[in-house]
Amino acid sequence: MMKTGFPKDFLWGGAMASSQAEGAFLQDGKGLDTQDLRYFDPNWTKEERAQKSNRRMNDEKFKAALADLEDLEHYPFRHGIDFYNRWQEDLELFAELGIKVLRTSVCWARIFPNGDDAQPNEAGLKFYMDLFDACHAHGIKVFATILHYNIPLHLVTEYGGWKSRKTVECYVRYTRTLFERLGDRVDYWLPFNEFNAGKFNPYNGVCLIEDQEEDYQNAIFQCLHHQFIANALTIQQGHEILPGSKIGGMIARFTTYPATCKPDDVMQMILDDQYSNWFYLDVMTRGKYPAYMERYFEQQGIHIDWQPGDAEILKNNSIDFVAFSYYFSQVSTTEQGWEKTSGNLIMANKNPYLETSEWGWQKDPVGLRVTLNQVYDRYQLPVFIAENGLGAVDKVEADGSIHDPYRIDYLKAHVEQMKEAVKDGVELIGYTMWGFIDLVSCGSMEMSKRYGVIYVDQDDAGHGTLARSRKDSFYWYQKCIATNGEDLEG
Ligand code: BGP
Repeated sequence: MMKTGFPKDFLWGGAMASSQAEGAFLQDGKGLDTQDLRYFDPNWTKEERAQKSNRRMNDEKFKAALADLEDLEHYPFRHGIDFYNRWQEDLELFAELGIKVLRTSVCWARIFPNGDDAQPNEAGLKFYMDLFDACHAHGIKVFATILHYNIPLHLVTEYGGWKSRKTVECYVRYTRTLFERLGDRVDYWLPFNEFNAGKFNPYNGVCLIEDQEEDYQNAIFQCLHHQFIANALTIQQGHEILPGSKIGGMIARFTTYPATCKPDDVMQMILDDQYSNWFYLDVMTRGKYPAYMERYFEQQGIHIDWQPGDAEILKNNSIDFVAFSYYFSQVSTTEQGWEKTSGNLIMANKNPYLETSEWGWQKDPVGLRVTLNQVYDRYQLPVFIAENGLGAVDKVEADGSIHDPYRIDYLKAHVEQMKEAVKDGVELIGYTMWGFIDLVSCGSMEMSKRYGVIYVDQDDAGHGTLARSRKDSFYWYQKCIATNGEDLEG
């Protein structure tokens, strides 16, 4: 029988990540990690903030960051929104909002400060035990990302990060510790945030420093191969240690349409989809590299070093559910000089039928239904929308209220399309709205690109009271959750 609405146990939630929220970058034994070194200048213009080059690390930036560990203003991930010290109050607000699941990431360098330590840091483990226990006490499930871009720095400086099998070994020791020590405090596990980030943002995804690489593209795919192996070993381990545990795979979904009905554009769409998206989910669901990538590697002169046993490891350990982030869509074309616009992790081809956000991301709620159908048709696995939301500038009124109808409109339109997808038969299990509490932007490192339904009083230079308050969208989402997506009026 056709479904008419969201399943009754649908997981409405909020998503965040340790590096963008926790701050406390050296507290309680945490080691330095790769996000602590990303430099930002609050005086940068909007264009400067958007420059992709800012997101690529080089040797010079790396050394400068290490030379000044006192500087918080220019290294926003060092302060985040101080969630590490304020989580108890924040959790009260999350409970008031009514979320059923919290997606956050564990910070690797809190558990293993250097990445290769023999023993974990108990204070770091305790933080997540307390947080996750408190979530459960409030009836909130936990969706834990094991790695969301912040890699212990020592693994990069000592071993070359994901280029090395040593990092796979250290990662698997880290994940074993989480399975053993956090255990059933976690309801859904995600070994890697946005697997395709390694390709589109190599510093974040696979911690490569561009000017240290002789062959950057080759290094990217070698690192990704190591992450695929680490992912599969984690699944094996998780299923052994915690039978029945649910372990997912995630991409940043770059939904794309052919720019015209010209057959070349349609073929280009298929290739863009394969290279940018399906490759990653195909490996994680089917347990082997797809043939189209063999052709791509041949054409690009990419050579990946496989170790004996790798094929078996991939084959035997596939994911239990598929997750993705979805913010925008784009178009594919073979035409040169097509107008461009921004998009999460990439520059995208512009679609004349869509409006953009203040950051140039093309808003496309129907594209979410398209995506859900595509993903479910292809894999027939439960689907989790791990991120979706609107980054916008918010204005605080004299009385402290924040009116954000643009955010409500965006969220409402996306939830409506999710519901359509559920009616289409997609097995959608959850939705964790990105940055439901304002946090530091991953791409442009600013505070002023806000996603939250909860406002945080902090500016781009890290100044402010850090007080939390409810935006209009808070009440909208609260009602949406309480009515299981039935009442979406603003
Ligand atoms: C995704 C990341 C998140 C998040 C989001 C929004 O790629 O997983 O960490 O930040 O994008 O991007 P931004 O913060 O650049 O607006």
